[in-house]
Amino acid sequence: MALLFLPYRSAMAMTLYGTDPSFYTRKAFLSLIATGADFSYALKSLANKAEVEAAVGGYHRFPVVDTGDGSGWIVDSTRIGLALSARFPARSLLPADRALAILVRIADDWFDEWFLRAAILFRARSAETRRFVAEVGGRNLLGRHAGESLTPAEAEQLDALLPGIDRFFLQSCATNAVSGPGIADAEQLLARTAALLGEALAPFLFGSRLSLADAALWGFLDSGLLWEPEARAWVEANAAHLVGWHARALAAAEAGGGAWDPPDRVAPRLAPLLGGDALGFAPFLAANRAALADGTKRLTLAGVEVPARGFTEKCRAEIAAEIAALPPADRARLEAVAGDWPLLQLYRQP
Ligand SMILES: N[C@@H](CCC(=O)N[C@@H](CS)C(=O)NCC(=O)O)C(=O)O
Repeated sequence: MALLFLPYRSAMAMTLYGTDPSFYTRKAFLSLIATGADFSYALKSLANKAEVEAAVGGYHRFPVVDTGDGSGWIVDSTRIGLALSARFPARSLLPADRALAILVRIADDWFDEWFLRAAILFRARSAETRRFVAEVGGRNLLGRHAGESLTPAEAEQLDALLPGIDRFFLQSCATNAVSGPGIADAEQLLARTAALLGEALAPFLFGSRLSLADAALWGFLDSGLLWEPEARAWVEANAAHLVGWHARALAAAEAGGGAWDPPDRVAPRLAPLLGGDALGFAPFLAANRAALADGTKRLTLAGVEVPARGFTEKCRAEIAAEIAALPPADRARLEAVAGDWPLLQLYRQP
């Protein structure tokens, strides 16, 4: 009798579409592992781009997840993490304690919308790093990973793609004020965050349980700061604790479990990062909101004029709505531990 080989994935498995150099794809990847989802990873390439984008209403960014069970697609790494957490509550990346969950949402937003500037620093500063990243990004567009051999025609296509990818990276660095005088500012953000994380990770941001914010940090390390050779050399020399943390976070995601620290333990530990001016994020959020409200839609960040970010404001407003919906007792507990953070005051505004 012939043996039946059952596929590892069930027919209902999810598919994560993204690319290898994409921080947010890696954040979604870790979120899928941590929540115990049955999934596979597929490159979003030139060959499937039209089909994937048609499935998500024209959304051109990645990551996106096909849930595989007919319940639809999920776009955006934060949405993906939240949807997975709702689907797999026993392995949720968000605590059931609603006050604590707000702190997770704020920390996640801080990494996604602010620490991004530190993560792209080496791409902004070095043509060699851009080349390294663009080479993999270009291969991914052709449906190939690093190290896979290319046909002569594909090698030619890759060469043709590289200058456009390089321009794209430089443009996104400029949009995030990681250009000109903004480079020194991003260097400081990286150095200060790396030093503060030495104290803030215990072993993860919210205790021994992985949160959505940890997944965000992991993504920035996995496809950026620990992957790009120049960035990795900096981390090894200046923030070696992050190398071990990255491996421990993956192991914890695979194992599941862990416990959340209570808000009154978490908030003082994260205050050096998220309290005060939140390493510049608090004044930026305020200026960004104002620039969108008064219609100028431009602001100066670290000496660089940048377009205001509608998406960042949308995320802020979403968290504001979640705070407004808190039952009074949870709201009081949130205020008791983080009421004096300027960042929380900003997230409270409708
Ligand atoms: N907020 C989104 C950001 C997604 C995003 O910016 N993805 C980048 C790659 S890391 C992208 O799609 N870039 C291609 C483009 O903008 O066309 C998320 O968290 O998923």
